[in-house]
Amino acid sequence: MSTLLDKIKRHEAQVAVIGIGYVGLPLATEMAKAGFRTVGYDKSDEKVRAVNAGRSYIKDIADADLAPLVKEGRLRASSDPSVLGAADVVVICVPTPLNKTKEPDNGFIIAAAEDLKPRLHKDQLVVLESTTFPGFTREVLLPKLQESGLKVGQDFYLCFSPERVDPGNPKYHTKNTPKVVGGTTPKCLAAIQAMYGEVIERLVPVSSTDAAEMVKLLENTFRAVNIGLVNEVAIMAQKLGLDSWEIIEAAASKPFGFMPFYPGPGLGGHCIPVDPLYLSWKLKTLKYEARFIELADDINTHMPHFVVEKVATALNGDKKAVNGSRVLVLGVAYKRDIDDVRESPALDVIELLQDRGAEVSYHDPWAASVRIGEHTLKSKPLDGLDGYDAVVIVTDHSNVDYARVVREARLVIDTRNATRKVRGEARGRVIGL
Ligand code: SAJ
Repeated sequence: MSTLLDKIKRHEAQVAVIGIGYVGLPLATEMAKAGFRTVGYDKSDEKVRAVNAGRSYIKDIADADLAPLVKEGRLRASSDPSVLGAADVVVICVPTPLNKTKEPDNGFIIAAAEDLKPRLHKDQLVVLESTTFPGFTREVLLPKLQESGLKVGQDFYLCFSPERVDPGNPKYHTKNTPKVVGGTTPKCLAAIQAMYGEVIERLVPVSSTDAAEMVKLLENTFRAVNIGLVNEVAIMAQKLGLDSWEIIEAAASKPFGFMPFYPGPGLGGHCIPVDPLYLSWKLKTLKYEARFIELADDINTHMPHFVVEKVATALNGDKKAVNGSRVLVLGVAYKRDIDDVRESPALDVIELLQDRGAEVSYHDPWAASVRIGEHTLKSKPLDGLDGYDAVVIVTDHSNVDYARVVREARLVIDTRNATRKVRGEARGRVIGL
């Protein structure tokens, strides 16, 4: 242990990050910036080539950050698993999606563990950052790694530390976001505190890897349940003839005991719609039904249908059917000012409109094309707005001229309150969520 701690102290420890995506690349960059020779291990040759050419594919990491580290030899990428054996510290940052039946798919972590196991060596620190259910590190990853014959807390150290990357957040990034850390044994915890303490401004140690796993799931379940609540408020407000955004903005004036969330067309991204279901799945194995999580998931996944019903009703107001209408969806990314369309509710809205016979186009300055079923749609220029029977704002990117949209479009359905400041200039009806 002392050699590992000495190496960390002297910044001579070598780091390998398995999975250099939106979590792994920023972490690898911070480790290299702190002076640790770091290698990003990834099966994607494209990612490996880009990093070694000093080119970032992650919006929050500029080439200007990456290239000098690569040039100085402090950061590189490789698809050769032997780099794992040379590392003193290995951090696993691979995806943890749901499978088709909405159950946890930890296949990428298991594959990473299989790559690591034959290369695991004495005094190595292994950290899992991928979001998973409480108990996974202890029940699944630990036995897998101990098949190597090495003993945790004695020969190697195994920890869990949840990632807290908020893509596109201008203020918080890897270094200045407090980091929760949990160890399998006290020595494991000491090892991760030594290592992460050299890179991240504030650590939040907890009593176990299970606790650290649960912290992450609470954070994201908190968001999913509160978004589900305000989406139901939007549904209730419609029945009450109220404007949900007005109600929430006014409630947000309460300086204590309230935190605003806003209704929208549904829940996108690969975290908030997914992580809470890891928790409810685990509790099901313990014969408990996590009702808030399931209810929030029901409401959030219903929102695209709610939006399409709204479009249908609005078109009816112009004596038009959805069938045969030309509809422009404005914004397809899962949230504003990013290019990621994974799990985006816009994809559901487009598909549901197409199923009802609408001729659907989209415009998104961040996303040039999207796959809808077997077809690929390309972003249309924001022209000829009066040629559409309806324009549906699904993602409220900042770089769209909403004044122009309401001036030119005949009918606008605004699911993000993006037109709140320009409705006075509207040519036709602007309908909120
Ligand atoms: N959304 C709403 N209403 C809201 C907030 C969000 O409808 O009031 C929607 C968004 O449009 C989006 C989805 O929910 O479709 C998720 O939004 P998000 O803001 O949670 O963004 P993510 O998933 O990119 O990032 C979140 C992080 N976000 C914040 O803390 C602001 C954080 O929870 C995690 O660091 C990250 O997930 C993760 O990796 O777990």
